[in-house]
Amino acid sequence: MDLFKPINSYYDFENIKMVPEGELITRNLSDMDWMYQDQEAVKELLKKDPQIYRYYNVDIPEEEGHLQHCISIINPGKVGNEYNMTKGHFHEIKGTAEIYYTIQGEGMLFMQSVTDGEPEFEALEMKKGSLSYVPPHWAHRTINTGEEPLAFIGIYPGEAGHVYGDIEEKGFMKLLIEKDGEPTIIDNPNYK
Ligand code: PAN
Ligand code: ZN
Repeated sequence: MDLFKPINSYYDFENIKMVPEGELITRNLSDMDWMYQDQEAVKELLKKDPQIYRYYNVDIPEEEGHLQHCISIINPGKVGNEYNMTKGHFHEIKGTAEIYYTIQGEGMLFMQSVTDGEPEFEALEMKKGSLSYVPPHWAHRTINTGEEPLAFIGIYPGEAGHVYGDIEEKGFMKLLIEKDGEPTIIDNPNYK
């Protein structure tokens, strides 16, 4: 048996990154431009194509028994009045859960499930110290509503895998926009 050796990773609060970096994945606006509601704002921002978020995956075998883990960082900012967010996904093995532990910043965790026909939606607050449980069968997306980066640790089963197609095509049922200076959840008029 190949014995996998214990390893440490660190969150570097000063430089807002994981050390060692592991696998770094960055998502700019152009990677998800159609997901935002205000396409005029998108067009304008695309001239600079800002980075919306990045995540650092610790290199762990994608196998049952292991626990994948990563640190995600969503930059503060908005596209029109909609806050910066991740693309969001289901796990490929839908019956796998995930834990998010927020280490910096504030935001929201959106979840939706269509397991029994009726679409269901839930949202949880994220702030430094919040420990959020994403149960099996819930798609999940995170959103930065604050002025500083939103950073959180995600831990999930090794075999979980990721599926983006569903959310890419249908979107999330709800959007998080700034209204009268406050984060406000509204229906997504483009949800299919
Ligand atoms: C997280 C996410 C990460 C980036 O590690 O993968 O925050 O979001 P997207 O994958 O939606 O681009 C996780 O939930 N992993 O399972
Ligand atoms: Zn996940």
